[in-house]
Amino acid sequence: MTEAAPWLILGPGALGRLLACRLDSRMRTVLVGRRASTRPLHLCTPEGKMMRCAIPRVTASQAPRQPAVVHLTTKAHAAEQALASLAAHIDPATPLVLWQNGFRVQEPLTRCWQGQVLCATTTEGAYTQGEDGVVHAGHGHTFIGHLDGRHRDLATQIATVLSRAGLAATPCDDIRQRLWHKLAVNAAINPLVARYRIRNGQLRDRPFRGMVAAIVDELTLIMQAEGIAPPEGGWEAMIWKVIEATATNRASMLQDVLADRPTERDAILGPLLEAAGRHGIAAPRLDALWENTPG
Ligand code: KPL
Repeated sequence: MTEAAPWLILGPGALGRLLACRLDSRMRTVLVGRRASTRPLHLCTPEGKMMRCAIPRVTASQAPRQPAVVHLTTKAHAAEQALASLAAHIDPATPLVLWQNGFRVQEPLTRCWQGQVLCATTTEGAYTQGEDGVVHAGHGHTFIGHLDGRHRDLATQIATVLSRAGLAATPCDDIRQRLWHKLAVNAAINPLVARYRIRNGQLRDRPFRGMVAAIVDELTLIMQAEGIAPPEGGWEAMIWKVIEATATNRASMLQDVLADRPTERDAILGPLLEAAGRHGIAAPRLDALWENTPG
C-alpha cells in the first residue's frame, strides 16, 4: 500500500459512509456507489457531535485506477455485482477487504480476486440518515484477517489505520471462526425479530425465549459438525449476551423487511442449512426461519 493512493469504499450504505467519514481524517478516501454526488456526507458521532465530510462520491467508472485498497461494504447479496462493476476500472492486484455479514461471498471472492483479500467483522453500530447522513450509533470493535490466516502485515496496517481513525480494530488469524460466530448470532436473532417485528430485547420474553433456545440447539450441532470452535462460555451465553447488549435495537433484517429491501437471509441462513445438509443434521427450526423470511 502506498501512502498517497486513495482508499476506495465500495458501497455507500451505513457502514460505507461510516468508514468514509472516519477514514477521511487519515487519508484520501473515495466513496463509490451507483450515483456520483458533490454533496458532503454528514456524520453524527455516538457522542452527538455532527461532522461534515467532503468526500468524493463517484461511480465505478470514475474511480481512481490505482487505489491502495478497496473496502467492499455492500450487503452480501449485492457484493459480487458491485465488485464486478468496479473490477474493470482498477488495478486487478488491488487488495480487497470484505465487510459482509454471513458467510456467502467470503470464500468465492477470496479465491477469485487477484489481489490480497481480507475479511472483516465488526460490531460498530451505524444507520443511514437521508441521502447523505450516517449516524454512528455505538462504538464497537472490528477484527480483520485472511480466511487462511495469511497476509498478516496487510491486516495489521489496515487495522492500525482504522483504529487511529476512531474505529477500533485488531488483526487476527481466526477470522473464519469469528465470521461464523457472528453468523450464529445473526441467525438466532435476525430472522425471528424480522418475522415478529420486535426489538431484540423482546426475544427475552415468552414465547420467543424458547424459540431462541431451540435455534441455538440446532446451531450448536451444525457448528460442531463444521468444526467451528464454540465461543468462550458457549453459544447460548454468547447469543444472550448480544441480545442483552442490543435489547433496544431494531435489527438490520427487521429494518430491511420494514423498508421492503432484500434481506441477508441467504448469506446468514444459507451456509447453515447447507452445512446441516452436508452433515445430515435435521434443522427444522432453521428451515422454518428460511421459509418465513423474505429473501
Ligand atoms: O448485527 C445485528 C444486526 O442487527 O444485524 C445484531 C447483532 C442482531 C444487532 O441488532
